[in-house]
Amino acid sequence: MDPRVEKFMAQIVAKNANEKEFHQAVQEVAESLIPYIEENPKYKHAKVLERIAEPERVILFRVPWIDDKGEIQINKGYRIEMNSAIGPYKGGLRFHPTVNLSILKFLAFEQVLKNSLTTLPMGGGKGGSDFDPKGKSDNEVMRFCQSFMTELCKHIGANTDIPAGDIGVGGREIGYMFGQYKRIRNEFVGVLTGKGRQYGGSLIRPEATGYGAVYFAEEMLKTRGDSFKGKIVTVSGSGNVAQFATEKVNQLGGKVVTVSDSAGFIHDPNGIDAEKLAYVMELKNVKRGRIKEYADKYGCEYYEGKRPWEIKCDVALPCATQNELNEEEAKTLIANGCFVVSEGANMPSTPEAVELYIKHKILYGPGKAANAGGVAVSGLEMSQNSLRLSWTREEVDQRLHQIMKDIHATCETYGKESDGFINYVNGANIGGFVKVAEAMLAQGAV
Ligand code: NDP
Ligand code: 2IT
Repeated sequence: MDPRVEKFMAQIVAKNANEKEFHQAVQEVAESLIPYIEENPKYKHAKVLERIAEPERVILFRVPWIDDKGEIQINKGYRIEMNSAIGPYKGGLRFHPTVNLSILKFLAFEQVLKNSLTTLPMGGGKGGSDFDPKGKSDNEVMRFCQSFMTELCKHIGANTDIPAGDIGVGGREIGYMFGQYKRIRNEFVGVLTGKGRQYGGSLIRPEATGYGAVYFAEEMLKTRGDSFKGKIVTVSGSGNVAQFATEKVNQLGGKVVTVSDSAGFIHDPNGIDAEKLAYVMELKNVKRGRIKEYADKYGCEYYEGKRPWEIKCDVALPCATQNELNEEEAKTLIANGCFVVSEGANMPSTPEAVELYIKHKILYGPGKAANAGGVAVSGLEMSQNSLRLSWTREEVDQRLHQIMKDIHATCETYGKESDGFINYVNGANIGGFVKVAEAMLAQGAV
């Protein structure tokens, strides 16, 4: 490791003990930024890197709620307000039993640079709870969301901090939380994004992350004169991001052969076409069932307890969770001819996997660039709420597409190496950093 990165990381580890995901996210960024900052000493003197690695505010709270048996349950609630240099805090809420401070800080840290890359005026934040929506009734989810918002509403606002969805938080949860915020604060404002269409949501927000990750992959393919036509694509996850990534790949002429959930993956060599995708959406969004049921229905293979990366493909789209693709799996992907990885999830590839992508010079779009379409359309939802107008599907999709092209161009500007290879990791980290750093310099030691 570069000794300057080593020294910096020793401080981060000392100050944030036992937060391994946070260390991982910061280290990846530090490896890109420290050499850049050496060449631009104004950022060094102002300690911008040290400052962006420290949240502006961390809010931790108790979330009590009553289950269907009448018993009191207690969960932890969090909101990390990471950086507001270029706009109000913005980022999703995750409800999953694994949620802890380390995971939310890594996500909030990534969000700062991601939001900057979108070109829209949004700072970075993230929040959530260790609440597990799986196996809960709608009423239990509602009571949990109301209790969560009863505390969170004291800290957020349409010009302060605007949460949205992430793992375990979709349209249903956003609806319950919006209703509770409005009731307590007595104001109808765009304090959350990912809302239903009837009450201020933007068209294309549900599609945005998955579509965006595929648009980004398409831009990467174009640099090699290639396209999605005829490509075999493996997707992990079967939630919001995975579903709409699959839809867009189909529209662009590729074939998605896997989707997964935390229990295993299905391999459908004939491709998950529009009809089968509609089945996945109903299974996951309405019935809240397991992906194994797909294999039973369509008579294909189900691999219990496994991840899809052993399946031969041209393009891999990890769309489930962090560290879901390790060194061994990256080796297998590359050996099988995969040459594009576009991350719908946040930090799905381990550092060792990323090292292999770069070594083999494959087209690798890291999450903070490739999955920025979701928060970008959240930004567009905020604009529409401020205007008290709503744009058409076509208008929002066209803006999303342009933003993904612009993020690709930013990565090229900051990440192109002397032999023409685009290092999208450096490109995204430096490209996202510059706007935040300039704003922080202008605003003084805050
Ligand atoms: P969903 O809750 O809709 O879906 C999550 C999917 O990932 C499910 O299939 C779930 O399986 C699987 N999954 C979750 N946790 C694990 C785990 N620990 N191990 C294996 N599989 C897991 O979430 P989203 O689709 O919204 O989010 C997916 C990823 O995309 C996350 O990394 C998120 O941070 C990122 N992201 C989301 C954005 C958005 O707009 N929603 C924007 C940008 C990034 P199961 O059902 O079994 O839990
Ligand atoms: O990780 C992410 O970018 C999100 N979960 C979306 C955040 C948002 O505010 O739309």
